[in-house]
Amino acid sequence: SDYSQEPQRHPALRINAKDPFNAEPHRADLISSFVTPVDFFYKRNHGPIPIVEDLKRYRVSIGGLVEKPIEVSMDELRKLPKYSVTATLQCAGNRRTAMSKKRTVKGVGWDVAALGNATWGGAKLSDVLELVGIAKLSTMSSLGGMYVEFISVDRCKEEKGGPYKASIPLRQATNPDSDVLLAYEMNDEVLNRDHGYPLRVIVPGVIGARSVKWLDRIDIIKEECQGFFMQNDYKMFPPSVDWNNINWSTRKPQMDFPVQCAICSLEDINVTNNGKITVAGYAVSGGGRGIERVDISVDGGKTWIEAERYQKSNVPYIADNDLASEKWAWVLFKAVVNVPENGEIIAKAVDSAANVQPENVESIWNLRGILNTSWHRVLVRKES
Ligand code: MTE
Ligand code: MO
Repeated sequence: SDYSQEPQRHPALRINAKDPFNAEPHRADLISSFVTPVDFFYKRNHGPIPIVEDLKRYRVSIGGLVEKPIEVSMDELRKLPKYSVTATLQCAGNRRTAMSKKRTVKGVGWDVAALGNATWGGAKLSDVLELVGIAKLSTMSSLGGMYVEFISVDRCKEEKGGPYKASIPLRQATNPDSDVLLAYEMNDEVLNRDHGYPLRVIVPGVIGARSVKWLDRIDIIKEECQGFFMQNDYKMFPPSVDWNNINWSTRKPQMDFPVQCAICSLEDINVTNNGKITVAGYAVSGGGRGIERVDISVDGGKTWIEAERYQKSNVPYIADNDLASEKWAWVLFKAVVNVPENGEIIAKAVDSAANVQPENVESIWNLRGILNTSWHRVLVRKES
C-alpha cells in the first residue's frame, strides 16, 4: 500500500498507529468545546487515504436490488434538502488500551478519545434512496431488499486489497428520523480527506465502523454485508471466547453503541496540591438515547455525587427533550470534588433507558477489545 500521499495532520494528535493512520486528541483538548474541531477529531483508517481528484466526475452508484440503478453526482446530492446533524461518532475500539491491561486484546490501542462530536451536513439517505424508487420507511421492497450496503473507494488489507464496506438495515436507512446522512460537510466546512472527502455516510448512534468514508457505491441487498468489518470484526464476544474457539458466525455485527463516559480533565495518574479537583468529561449513549445522569465517586463507589451536564452553554440539558437536547450528540459534564483519600475518582453515566456502565472490565472483556464502557477511573495523588 502507498502511504506517500497522506494529508497533513495537527501535531497535537496522539498517534496510535501509522500506515494506516490512527490518532486521537489529548483528553483536555477533546472536551474544550461541544463541537469537536476537525483538527482534534480522531482519525481511524484501515488503509491509505484515497485521493478523489475530479469532483466533477465523481459519482455514487446506487444499485443492487433496485429496478433502475443510477449514478448520482455531487451536484445532484447538493440539490436535495440539506440537513445538519450534530452527532458523536465513536469508534468501537475507544478505551481499548485499558481493556488490554486487564487481559490482552487484539487491535489498535486507544485511550478515551476515539470519538468526537461534529456537525455533519449533507443529504438524508432516505431522500437519496427515493431517487431509485425506494419509499420512506421501507422494510422490504417488492424486490426483497432488506439492507443498504456502503462500499468505499479506499483499499485495505483486511479486504485483501478490496474496498472497506458495511451495511445498515433498510428500515433505518429509509427512516428520516434515523438521520442517516450522506455528508459532504463537517463543522460547516467541506469534508476533508481524512474524514471521507468528498462524501461519507454518517449513521448516528451506531459504532463508527458503519459510517463508511469515501463513498463509492450503495447497494440494496438481501443479507447483511459480508465484508470483513461486518463479519470478522466489530462483534461483541463473551469473555469465554478466545482465539482458539472463536466462531465469528455466532454473533451479529455490533450496531448501536452502549452508554459510555470518560473523565478528560485528568490523566490516568495525576498529582495535585489542592484539596479540590475538577472532574470534567463526556458522556454519550447509542441509539439516540440521552444521558440521564453522570455520577462521580471519590470513595470507591460507596457514595456518588451527580455532575452538572450540558451541551450548549447557557441551556440546561434535559435528556430526550427535543427543545433542550441534541439527541445524537454527547453531553459534557463537570463536578468539583474533594481529592479522595484513596486517590481514586470514578465516573459512570446512566442513559435515558436507565442503562448503566458496568463496574469492571472483566465482565465485558472481549478478545477484540471493543466497547470498553466500564466505569472510568483515574488516580490523583495529593502533594503537600
Ligand atoms: N470508512 C472507510 N472507507 N475506511 C475506514 O477505514 N473506518 C471506520 C469508519 N469508516 C473506515 C471507514 C471506522 S472503524 C471508524 S471508527 C470511523 O470511520 C472513523 O471515522 P473518522 O476517521 O472520520 O473519525
Ligand atoms: Mo472504529
